[in-house]
Amino acid sequence: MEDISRLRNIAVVGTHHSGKTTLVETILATCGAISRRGSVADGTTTTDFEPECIEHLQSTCVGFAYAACGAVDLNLIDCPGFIDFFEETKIALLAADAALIVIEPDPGRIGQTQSLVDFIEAHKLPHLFLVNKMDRPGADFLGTLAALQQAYGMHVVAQQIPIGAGETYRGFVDLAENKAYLCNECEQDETEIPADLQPIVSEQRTKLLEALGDFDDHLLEELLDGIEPSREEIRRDLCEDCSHDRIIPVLAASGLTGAGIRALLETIEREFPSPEAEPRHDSAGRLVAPDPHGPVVAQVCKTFVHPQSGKLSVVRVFSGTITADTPLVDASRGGVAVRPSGLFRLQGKRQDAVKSAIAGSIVALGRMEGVATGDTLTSPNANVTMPMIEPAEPLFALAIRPKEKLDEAKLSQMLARIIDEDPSLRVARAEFTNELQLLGNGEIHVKTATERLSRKYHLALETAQPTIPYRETITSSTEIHARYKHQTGGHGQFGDVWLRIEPRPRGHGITFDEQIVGGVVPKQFIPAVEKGVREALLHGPKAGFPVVDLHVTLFDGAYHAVDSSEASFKTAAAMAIRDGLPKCNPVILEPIVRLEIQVPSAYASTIVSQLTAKRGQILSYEADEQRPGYEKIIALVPQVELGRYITELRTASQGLGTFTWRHERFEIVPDKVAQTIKEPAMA
Ligand SMILES: Nc1nc2c(ncn2[C@@H]2O[C@H](COP(=O)(O)OP(=O)(O)OP(=O)(O)O)[C@@H](O)[C@H]2O)c(=O)[nH]1
Ligand SMILES: [Mg+2]
Repeated sequence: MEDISRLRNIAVVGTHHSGKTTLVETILATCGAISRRGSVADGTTTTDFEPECIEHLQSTCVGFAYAACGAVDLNLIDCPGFIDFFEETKIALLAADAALIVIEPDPGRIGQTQSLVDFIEAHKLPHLFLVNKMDRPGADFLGTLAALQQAYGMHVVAQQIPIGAGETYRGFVDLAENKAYLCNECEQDETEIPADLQPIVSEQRTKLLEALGDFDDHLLEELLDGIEPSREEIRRDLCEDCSHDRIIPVLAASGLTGAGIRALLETIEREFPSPEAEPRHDSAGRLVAPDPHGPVVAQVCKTFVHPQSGKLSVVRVFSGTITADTPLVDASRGGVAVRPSGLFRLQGKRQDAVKSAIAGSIVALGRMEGVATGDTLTSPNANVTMPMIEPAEPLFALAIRPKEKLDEAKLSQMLARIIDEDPSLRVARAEFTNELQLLGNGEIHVKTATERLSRKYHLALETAQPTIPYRETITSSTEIHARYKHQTGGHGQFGDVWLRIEPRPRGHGITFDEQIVGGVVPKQFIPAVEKGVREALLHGPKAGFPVVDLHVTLFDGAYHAVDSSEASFKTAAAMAIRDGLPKCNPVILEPIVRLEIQVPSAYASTIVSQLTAKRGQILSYEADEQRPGYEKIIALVPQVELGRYITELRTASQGLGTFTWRHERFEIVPDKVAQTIKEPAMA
């Protein structure tokens, strides 16, 4: 059986392309968990195994891996760095006991880590920063350290100073030990501290010791008395402070060359906590003791769906021990019994069967149909659910339909499986157009999901920007006469109507009434007149969009005792509408969206100019009370301008801007814009 104190569950997170997947690969190879180190470029890494990852050379979902490393057993969760996949990363972080934040050696990119670090800090997850890619030309460790300290405070402290940078990067000084090491791939040999590094080593070492002194009076006294604290004391404090999230160490490495990796692993082993260190609380705030002999409490942190072999639910076990025979219920679904067909440890796509999984471990359960990501699985009657993140509001939508005719039920089944794998996706029918849409957290998120859908279920999809639900209306009144008369021998057709067409205020819809005096249009034909009116209003005179917000009065007409019928009055009414609307100064209406944007203050003015360029109207622009350093901008913007807005907002704000939106109203489209609006395809 596993030993809980040996377990280290680590989410490998960080900015996009900072080298997380490569680093995990190097760690696995260093620990002997894989025989050959793969590469992202060749599509041969352990954790980027999904075809979408390989094709796009980036992680598009989390990947799991494990390795025995010295005195600990590592469970690594390689998280995607791209902001579109942040929801997936958040769920993975809930399953981990510590976060390894991998960043570029570039101070200019520290801003991009803010939402991630905010989340990690809010969950009090011990973490460290790894300044990766130190072999890259221009790598700037000290600048990056300063930017980290500026962003996250002075308890972010260097634990190492790299020796050299770019091509000359060749090792590091361990500030706790005050010793230097030269690296050859993953190996490291002690060496002299280079003389030119001595001043910076002394300065940063003092900062490290002072930070430790903030939480250790004995060490502080030693510092004040000029006594050198012992190596053991420094190590012990670092270990205590990091595992309790009081100190955030900064290390340097190159996941590509392997330099610094051995020291990183030693740091993880010493300073990251085991699952016992910080017991979790359930949704009701009760302690869930990480006791392998207690009742089972586990939570699904990722679901993989295989078209043939079914679902694989990866769970983090918080309490108890799961075996193939352990009775389990899904506490999030009314306590229905569930039974895994097998237990596996995942090494990327490889499934290694195991007999049991104790509290603290991460294990995949086979064929758990009906179980979804976020669900809590427990022993029967344990009556516990674990907290889950609130689902994020979607920020990007694509209209989807199968290329081949496929019954709706089949498509919705496939969509449901895609959502099983990634609960931050949504499927919805759009308001006003009833179009089927796939929604998610960004353009790449939704596009990758459609690719996955096509690949897994051999389903060719057509995707398009969602249809904008334009409308038409009128701005002046008219009275119009139409007579429909048709004589083809025998029974003829005769309908004659006078209609008054008048505008109504925005959002007031279509109304109809009649003021017929003396039965000039017999009562039984009046409903047909209304029907003719309403049908004709489905296609407006400007560009064929439905006409809204007007009042039609039938005030006169004529009939023929033999030839008049419902059909002839309906046709006459439709003719009157078609002839009458162009005389009422018709206009096109467009949907206006109310956006509420949150963005760091530094980017707010750029965002406001962008909104203005989108014909947006700024309603308010003020400091966000909920989030220090952020502005809240509320604006009304035409929906047509917002198809890719989340991409534009993120590009302009280092990925940190976000928004919520809702349909506000319809407004008249300016003439210039109206000319560019094409007629809708007739259904
Ligand atoms: N020079 C250098 N390049 C690296 C290093 N680590 C990764 N790379 C390169 O950086 C690119 C991104 O590497 P990945 O390992 O996919 O990065 P990632 O952080 O997993 O990317 P996402 O998961 O998409 O956020 C690839 O081209 C790697 O070869 C490194 O230590 N040094
Ligand atoms: Mg990756």
